[in-house]
Amino acid sequence: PTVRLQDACIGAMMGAVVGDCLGAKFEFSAGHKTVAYKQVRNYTQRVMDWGTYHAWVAPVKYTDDTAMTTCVAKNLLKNGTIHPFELAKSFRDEFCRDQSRGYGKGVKKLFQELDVEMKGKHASLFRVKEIAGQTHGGAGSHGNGAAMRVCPVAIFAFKAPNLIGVLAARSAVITHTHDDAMDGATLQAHAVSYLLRAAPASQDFDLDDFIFFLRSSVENKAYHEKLTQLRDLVHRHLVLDPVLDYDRFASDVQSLLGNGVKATEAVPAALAVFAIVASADPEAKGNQQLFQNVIDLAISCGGDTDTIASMAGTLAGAWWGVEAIPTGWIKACEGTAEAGRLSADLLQAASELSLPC
Ligand code: R7I
Ligand code: MG
Ligand code: MG
Ligand code: MG
Repeated sequence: PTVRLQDACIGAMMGAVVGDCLGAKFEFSAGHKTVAYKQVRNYTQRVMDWGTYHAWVAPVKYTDDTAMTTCVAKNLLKNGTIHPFELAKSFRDEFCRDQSRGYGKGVKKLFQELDVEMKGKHASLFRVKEIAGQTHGGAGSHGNGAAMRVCPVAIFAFKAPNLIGVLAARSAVITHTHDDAMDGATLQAHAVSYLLRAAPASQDFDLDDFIFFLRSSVENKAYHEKLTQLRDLVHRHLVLDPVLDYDRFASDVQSLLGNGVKATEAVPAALAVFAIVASADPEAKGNQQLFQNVIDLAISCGGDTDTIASMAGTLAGAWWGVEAIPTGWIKACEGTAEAGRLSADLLQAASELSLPC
């Protein structure tokens, strides 16, 4: 597509929020089972109609995914980089302000510990990392919580891909010290930044180039294997079905890649959903239809639906731009206006970023 850079950045952040809000209703509602595409569409269509006709409130609430994404964006805007200790404090503050946003069990406990630590005299980044590293029997969380909030990093560093790894890691390590969680955040950020660079350049979506690029962006065997599997999965469906069978694709994602809270499941699932729609569905459908298909298909994959839809929505928004996001959804989902403002500010900060030579 040819998308204005500003529309792509706003699309990415708003796509994250819309996916989170719409997916929240289905998060593990059927355990790890998939959800029928028709059932999902039924719900998301009702939300869209609601937003179209009752524009004065946004009844569909965002969850922890958006709450923490907002913290990351504000941290970047304030500091011109990720300041991890301040970010940990703002996560803690945001969590204490509203604990009912569906936070992961592990981070909930972690934030309670951080709250105690930060009221003491010796709070430091070292202690924060130490506490995060002690979770899950010393393994650190391998959850998708770092990947789900990384969109602002991708916007901020879209012109400087060599900064993405370090910024993603800094934004992750205060809660997620496991390599798979950190690499999942790096991978998702690189995917978003790739699309932010390619969309305004009016490049067609090239699945193999995308996967090739993503493989080079992380050194992690689990992701390399999943990337190969997802490329093969997408190719298989492209060859098999002239018209994509959404339920069958969702079921393959669930069984081959996984749909759980592990970063190694949710990140590849989101990438696969975006990749199949960007490769398979004819442009003639219109970008709004394509964006809608990405969100509905992501939710159909089941399991961690808010997070998979949020990450897939970020990719779709980066690729097709904010114009592709149905207005009814933008109006019905809480937090979209703030996401729009933050992404415009992030792009401004990104263009002022002076790079060390
Ligand atoms: O990763 P995290 O922020 O969770 C994000 C998810 C998203 O779906 C959000 O929408 C929200 O619902 O939560 O939070 P964590 O608590 O760090 O990880 C999530 C869950 O993954 C934990 O509650 C654990 O059940 C599981 N988990 C682990 N289990 C065993 N061993 C994470 N790491 C481990 C581990 O090392
Ligand atoms: Mg959530
Ligand atoms: Mg949850
Ligand atoms: Mg979730």
